[in-house]
Amino acid sequence: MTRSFPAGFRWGTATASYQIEGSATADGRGPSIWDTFSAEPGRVADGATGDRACEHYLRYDEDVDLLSGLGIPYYRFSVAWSRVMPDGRAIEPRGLAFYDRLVDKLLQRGITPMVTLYHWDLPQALQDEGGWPNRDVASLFADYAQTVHKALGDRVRQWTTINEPFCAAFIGYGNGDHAPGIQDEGAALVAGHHLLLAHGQAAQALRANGGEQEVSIVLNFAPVLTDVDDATHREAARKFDFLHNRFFLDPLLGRGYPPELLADLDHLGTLEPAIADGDLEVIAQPLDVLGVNYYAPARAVPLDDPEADSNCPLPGLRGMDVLPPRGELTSIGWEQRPESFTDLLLWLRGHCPGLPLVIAENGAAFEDEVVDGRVHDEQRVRYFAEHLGAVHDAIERGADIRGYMAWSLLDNFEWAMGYTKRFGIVHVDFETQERTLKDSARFFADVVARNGLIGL
Ligand code: IFM
Repeated sequence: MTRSFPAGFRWGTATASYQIEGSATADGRGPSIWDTFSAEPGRVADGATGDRACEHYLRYDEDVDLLSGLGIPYYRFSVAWSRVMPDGRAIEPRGLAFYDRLVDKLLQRGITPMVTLYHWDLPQALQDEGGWPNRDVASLFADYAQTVHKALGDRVRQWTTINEPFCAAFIGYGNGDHAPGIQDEGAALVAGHHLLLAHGQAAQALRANGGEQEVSIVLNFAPVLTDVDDATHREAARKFDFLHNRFFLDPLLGRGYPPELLADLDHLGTLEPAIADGDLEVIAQPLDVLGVNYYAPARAVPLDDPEADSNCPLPGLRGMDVLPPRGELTSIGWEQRPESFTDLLLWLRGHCPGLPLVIAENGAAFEDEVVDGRVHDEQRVRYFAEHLGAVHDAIERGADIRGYMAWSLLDNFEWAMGYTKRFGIVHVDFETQERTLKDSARFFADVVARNGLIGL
């Protein structure tokens, strides 16, 4: 039996600039917060950096040929702000020219480019001015968005402003596990608000340039589970859901920050004063599609002691904790639960009626090995089959899902985990830079060719 996807369904793979490009100082590129962070001892596993990564800056031709050989028609990539504007402001034409070449090469191969303007690599110069907690960064981002759009907008129709503001704000400035490595929960909330504001201003700037474009933002969702169905567990789940999912989604939908969430965070005293008159209107620019990233659910539990340590990325969200994942895990330690993916998509169908969804990332890390030129990554094949099945279930039940981007095309720099976690459907030997198709790449190419899944 083949489970077919709707006609015109967009199939693609996704990557991000710092994770694959390398060439960290080429052609005038300025440092980003990830260059600074990864150079600090103890921040990234094995002291790894993105200096070389997958050498995609040098090998983009080969990588696009690979994509085209697989017959995958869409490619989602991000632009490095510090390549295009090394200090966050002045244009470096050589940096812009790289993305120009990349877009042309994709189009020559019949692949539709989807541009993400921000995937976490803030120019260090702007961090030196305070980073995302500094409100000015939002309007600088809009200038940058407009610049990139002026250069590529004649050929690129799909524009994502920001990838996963939750991580950029709460992991970058809250628990400090990501660049810039700051632990200041109050600043993290303000960063979150400014990332949303940056999205809104950039959406306005893109549209002001004219032309036909589809504007989106990509959010990473964590559907929340509890072990016990009682009032305290439900309240713990509500808190985490509002922080992780609705902090970002509701203002984008024009509903502002949920009042319960503002009350949960009130003791930190920073979010409400940062919301200036008119901000919520700017944030609520119409979205043409919403990008959805799903990897795993979260499990919430109440915590009686408000001062107790919590695994929540924002421990100041008092009264709840996040339990360790369970069941079958991927090698990064994330729970495999495709049914939560369907639940999430159905929840979004109800929460954002009329807003089309694109799965902007979904995938899994496993221990892969090249044996005789092949990588038999059957766990990843199963992960994709089950999660694509979950997407199909949601479509059958009325969710308006327009596409699916596998994370990721290539094994790459997995942030604080360095090169220790492989998410690619293409294996990369980081010494030789040799690319080897994994079985999951062949599986995915087959799904794409059929526009359907066999046998689930
Ligand atoms: O590698 C990341 C990506 O950059 C953002 N979303 C999650 C992926 C896996 O951790």
